[in-house]
Amino acid sequence: MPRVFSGIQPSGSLHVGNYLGAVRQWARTQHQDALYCVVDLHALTLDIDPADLRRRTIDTAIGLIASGLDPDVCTLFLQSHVPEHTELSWLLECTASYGELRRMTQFKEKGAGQESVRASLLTYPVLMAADILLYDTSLVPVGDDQRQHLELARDLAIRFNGRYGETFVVPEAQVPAVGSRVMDLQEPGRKMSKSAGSDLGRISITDPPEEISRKVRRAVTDTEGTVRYDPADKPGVSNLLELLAAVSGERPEVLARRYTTYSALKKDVADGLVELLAPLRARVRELSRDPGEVAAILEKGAARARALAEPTLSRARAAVGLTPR
Ligand code: AQP
Repeated sequence: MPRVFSGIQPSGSLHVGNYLGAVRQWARTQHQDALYCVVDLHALTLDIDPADLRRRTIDTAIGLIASGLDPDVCTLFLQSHVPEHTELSWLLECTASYGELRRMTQFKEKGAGQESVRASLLTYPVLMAADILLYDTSLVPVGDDQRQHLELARDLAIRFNGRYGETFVVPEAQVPAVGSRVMDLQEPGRKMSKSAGSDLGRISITDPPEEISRKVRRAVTDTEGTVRYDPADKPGVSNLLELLAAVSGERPEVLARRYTTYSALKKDVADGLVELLAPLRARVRELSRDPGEVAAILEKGAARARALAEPTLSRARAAVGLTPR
């Protein structure tokens, strides 16, 4: 059975981009020997408040369980609870080149040219490669924005195997056909994101129904007035059609033919999202009442993850010539 692995930053509440682009797939693939991880170490690449990080990490884990991950079926854990991630990351940093890391989009956008930027902002894609390769992962369900990171993980696995002998499985990205890049409702030229754009452009899985309806009603469209699926020319309307497609399972081009007004389309998108997210929101509320239960789930998950990580790390250590412990 192909091993599945994916991770998410400890952002706190998940937005519909996270859910439709990634986490809904995770719930569908969790029966295939799957590990899912809150990548709390990645959060340290930017300025954080420690208390805030602790809270957001648990809230993210709660969001994952509420989105359908069953901790009795898959392995759910925190990256920092499995120290093998950071050790493998070092071995892979010694495989990666400065040039390829400098060219990564995130670094170019957030850090290039600034002397004070944290060194980890340059190297975190290697930690991400370690997250994946540590578990002999075959499939990585992610949104479209993660393709470049996946390419790096593949390149490093291939290079390491070529240099030191077969050590790592070369993973493949699994990107959903619809919902792989949910766009910001206010700035439909950029993806929905927790750190960029206004709150009005982003729908959280915990937003109450009236908030979801308000955000969709105020979504930016265009002045043409015709409902058509054309992401290049009509990004706002096309994003709404994609959201409806992700909710209904139909194709956005087919859905477009049913609407003559933007307001009718917006009403159906809002109703669809409210219905989709209502059970998730209820489950988040329930789980938030018992943080002890979530901590116990994560502890059990880390123990399972470590048992799988250790042999891969030992193989990599031996391959590069480190003396066995
Ligand atoms: N807008 C999106 N559409 C589809 N998929 C998305 N993902 C993120 N945004 C979208 C997918 O969600 C998974 C987790 O991503 P992450 O770890 O980057 O989580 P995040 O920090 O909450 O995501 P943001 O908001 O996108 O982060 P920033 O603010 O850093 O830009 C991944 O599989 C990702 O593809």
